[in-house]
Amino acid sequence: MNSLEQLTTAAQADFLAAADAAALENAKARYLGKTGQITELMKGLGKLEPEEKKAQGALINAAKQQIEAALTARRDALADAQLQLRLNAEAIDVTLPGRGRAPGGIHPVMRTWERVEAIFRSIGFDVAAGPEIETDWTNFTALNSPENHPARSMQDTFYIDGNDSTGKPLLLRTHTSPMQVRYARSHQPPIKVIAPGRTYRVDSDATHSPMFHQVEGLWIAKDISFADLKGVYLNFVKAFFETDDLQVRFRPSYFPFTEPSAEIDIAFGSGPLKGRWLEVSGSGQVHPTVVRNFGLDPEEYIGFAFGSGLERLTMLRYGVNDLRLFYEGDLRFLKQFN
Ligand code: 2NM
Repeated sequence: MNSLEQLTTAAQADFLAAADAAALENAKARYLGKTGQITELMKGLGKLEPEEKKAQGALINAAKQQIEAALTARRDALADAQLQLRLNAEAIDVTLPGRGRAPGGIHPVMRTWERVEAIFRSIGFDVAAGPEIETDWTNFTALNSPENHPARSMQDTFYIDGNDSTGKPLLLRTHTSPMQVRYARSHQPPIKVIAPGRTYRVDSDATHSPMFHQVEGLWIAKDISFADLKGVYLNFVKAFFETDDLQVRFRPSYFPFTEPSAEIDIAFGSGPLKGRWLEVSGSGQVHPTVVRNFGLDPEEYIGFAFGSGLERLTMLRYGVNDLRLFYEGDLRFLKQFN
């Protein structure tokens, strides 16, 4: 074997031994680099006679081509191996079961909210929505709430940084009545609307949550009486509890925004709550001052309003005995409603 053949064999062996691209480039430099062995041989050709130069040059070139071919082959092999490693590392096993997405469900209080809307819409009530951050006027003053009433104190109401245009502090609405005020002031009578929504009071124990849900109803026209209230509410509870086997009774009460005022109780004729009077709503004939604040003449317009807790209605319908269950997010509880 002559020295060119040895050189070629050595280069091929070196390239094969190179374990990665960097080692291969180092090996390449030893043969084909500026001072590599092939390059040096080429430089030496200049000292030879023309005939000799031609013969030797052809031999060196042939060796060089073989070495370059070996280099290219090894480069490709290393790149292939590299790609194979990556493909293996990033392989996706398409036969694995997917993580899936558990079907969600509707919260029991939201289900009540939707059902209440559907029932009242079916007898011609509109549904109002409004802000949860309210002004002192819409939440209290317009509703005939006395200036020094304890409900207006910081012990009972969440006040917000920032004032309204009259300089009074903003607050989280304590009932949904301010929506009724907004609605009545922006619509022509007859006013026939329910206002369901989130409300806030400084109160927290087994039966009170600082955030809770209310639905209030309002019907104002020229001739709406307590008899209409009784008919509407009886129709509502029968539809909501899906039974005709129940009674309602009105018990005298007091609210600043109604006069006269009454609590509404219901009693089921059968089932686990049979025969017990259960308070489900406050109600009353809207106070003339409130009618005036609606922008209407109380000599001309009259009607009723009521307010019920959506949590309370939900607890009675499903037999839930602790309000806090609604806010704990325990799936064992929530799944039972879906
Ligand atoms: C209740 C009880 C009685 C009520 C009053 C009004 C309004 F806007 F007409 F003044 N809305 N809702 C009302 C009346 C609410 O909740 C226990």
